[in-house]
Amino acid sequence: MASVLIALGGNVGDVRATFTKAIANICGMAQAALLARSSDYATPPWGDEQQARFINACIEIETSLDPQALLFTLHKIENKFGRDRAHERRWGPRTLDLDLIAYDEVSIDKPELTLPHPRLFERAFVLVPLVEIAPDRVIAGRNVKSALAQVSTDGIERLADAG
Ligand code: A4P
Ligand code: MG
Repeated sequence: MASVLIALGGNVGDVRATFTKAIANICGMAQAALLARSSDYATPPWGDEQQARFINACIEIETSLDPQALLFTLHKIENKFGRDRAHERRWGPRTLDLDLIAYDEVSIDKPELTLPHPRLFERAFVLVPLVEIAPDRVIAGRNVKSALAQVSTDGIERLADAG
C-alpha cells in the first residue's frame, strides 16, 4: 500500500459539496482508504488572477493502485464532476482539479505525470492544507512545515467545517 497526498481545488459551482463527493469517489474507485482530510480553505487565485477565488483542500489516502492508474482514476473523477479540459485555459476556472502531490517516495519526471508535483512548493494554496494533515512529511528533501514558512499566505482563509 502506498501513502498518497492529493490536492483538491475548484472555483466553479458548489465546490465544497463537489469535494465531499469526489473524496467518496476516490475511495471507491481507487480502492483507497482515507487517512486524513484537511479543512477547506478559500484561497486567492494563483497564476491567472482574473477569476473567482478557489476552494482548496488536501487529503492523504492509502491505495494499491500504481501512480499512473491513480492519475487516470483522478482524471475520470474530474470529468464526472464537470471538468472540461477541452474548453478551459491553463490555470483558469474549473469545477474540480485533483493533483497528485506525492506518492510514497516515488519520483517520476514525465509531462503526463511528475512526482512529487513540480509546483508544490510555490503554492500556499497547497501547502496550507497540507501542513494541517502532514506537517512533518518530507517531500523532495523538504519538510512541509518549513516549506510553508517560505511562501506568503495572504488572503488564505480557513472555512468552518461544513455541517
Ligand atoms: N500532470 C503531471 N504531473 C501531475 C501530477 N503530479 N498531478 C499532468 C496531476 N497532474 C499531473 O494538468 C495538466 C497535466 O498535468 C495533466 O494532463 C496531467 O497529466 P491539468 O490539471 O489539466 O492542468 P492545470 O491544472 O491547468 O495545470 P497545472 O499546472 O496542474 O495547474 P493547477 O495548479 O492544477 O492549475 N489558484 C488557487 N488559489 N487554487 C487552485 O487550486 N488551481 C489552478 C489550476 C490555478 N490557480 C489556482 C488553483
Ligand atoms: Mg491540475
